[in-house]
Amino acid sequence: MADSALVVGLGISGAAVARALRQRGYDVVAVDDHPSDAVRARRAELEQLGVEVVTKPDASALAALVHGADLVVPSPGVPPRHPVFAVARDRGVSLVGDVELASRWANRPLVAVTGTNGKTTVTGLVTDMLVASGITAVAAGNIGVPLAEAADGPAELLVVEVSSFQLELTERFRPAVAVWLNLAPDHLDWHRDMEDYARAKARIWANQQDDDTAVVNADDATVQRWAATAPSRVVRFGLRDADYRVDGDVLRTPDGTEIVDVAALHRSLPHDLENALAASAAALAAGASLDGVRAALREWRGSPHRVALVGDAGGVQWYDDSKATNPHAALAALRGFDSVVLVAGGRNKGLDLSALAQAADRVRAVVAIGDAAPEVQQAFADVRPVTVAASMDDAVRAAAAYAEPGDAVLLSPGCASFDWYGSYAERGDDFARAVGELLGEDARAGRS
Ligand code: UMA
Repeated sequence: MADSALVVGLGISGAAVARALRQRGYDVVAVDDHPSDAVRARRAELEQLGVEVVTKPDASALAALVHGADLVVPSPGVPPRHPVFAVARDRGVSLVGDVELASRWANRPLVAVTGTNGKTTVTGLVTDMLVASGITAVAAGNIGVPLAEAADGPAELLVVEVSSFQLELTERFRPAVAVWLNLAPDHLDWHRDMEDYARAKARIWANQQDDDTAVVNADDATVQRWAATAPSRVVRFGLRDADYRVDGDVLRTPDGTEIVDVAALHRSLPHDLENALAASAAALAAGASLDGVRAALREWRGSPHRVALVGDAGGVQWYDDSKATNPHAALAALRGFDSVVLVAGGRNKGLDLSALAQAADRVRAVVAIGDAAPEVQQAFADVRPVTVAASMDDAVRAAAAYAEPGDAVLLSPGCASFDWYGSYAERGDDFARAVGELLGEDARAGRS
């Protein structure tokens, strides 16, 4: 009899896992508690492949499905309080995440990248560095291409962005190179506390062996503390005293070789330099050449929705940093500007938004948006003017009224997007649209 699997959640990751399991001969049932239009659109295709799709199962239906399964695969966005976890554990049914499962199928070296912030950038950079070195590498995981899909592709090497949710559900996951960039408060609506969040991140190297490499941030005390648990060779990156480091105006390898001049980089905020060093360390450990690393660093233009210029008119520059979904990321962006009109708020993930006011000296005014608007307002009360906006168009109009020549208007929400949007990308695109409409299409970045 074929093995049977229950996939929970039919987003992009659950759908890819369901397809991959069918290809490997599993009987697959997939459930979704809140089927969206996208899920409904996938349903017919999956059913044609022989996947049984069940929507909105109640507790007893779910328990029966778990009972009938040899393997349960919750999607990364299914929270630990979901009943499937307790039922599967009670019944001793194997419970693994998409990254664990797909890494068993991948059969080739993996570079894994985690951290509260910067992981998409570093995943993209490492991939570009490997490709520029003549290695066929693809970026996968939390970056938006499920590992279950990439594992069936032809690439020689996979560079996987892994979230704490995905790491939490690993057992044997063993990347040849594991990068942990930093840790700051995030996802506290999910993890019990910071220790629990850190423990999930440290699973990135839990199964490494001494010929593998862990790349760690020398300037992050928590990452340093956990680095002592890495069973592999540890390589440190940092702005000063580290293996991969900044030396004057130059990025250097551990033996002092120049990687590139800082001036050759598109942007050189402190976190840009950290990301460049981390990516260089990881790519070189995975077999990239120094020339490939240099070429990718020189050509890198940043990730979408990460401090991306979307408008420029009247001496005011408009930036979409919608991907900053926690205060740590928003603060990193704010530190890159002298005078900012900040657009912040959204759905708070259980984090202390008053941290945003640490950069109040760089903020001219604040436009608060979404569910967390009152918390953003509170953070800057008595310090800076704050307007609460009821829509993105309102927010853009209010920001324009505050901005003066030389200012940046920065959408850097410090919160998730799910109050108003389906994703941070949708939120960033909507901001860019509203900016374009306000300024006139000619003032949109890249068109003037
Ligand atoms: N669902 C249920 N029950 C639940 C929760 C969700 O049935 O209790 C269903 C929803 O109705 C929906 C589906 O599950 O239909 C969504 O699954 P998902 O949230 O796991 O989303 P995917 O589309 O599969 O995308 C996931 C990652 N999403 C999350 O971790 C929340 C994507 O990361 C990732 O790119 C993708 O897999 C491929 O690996 C996004 C993300 O926001 C970018 N990540 C977080 C972040 O970066 O902060 C961690």
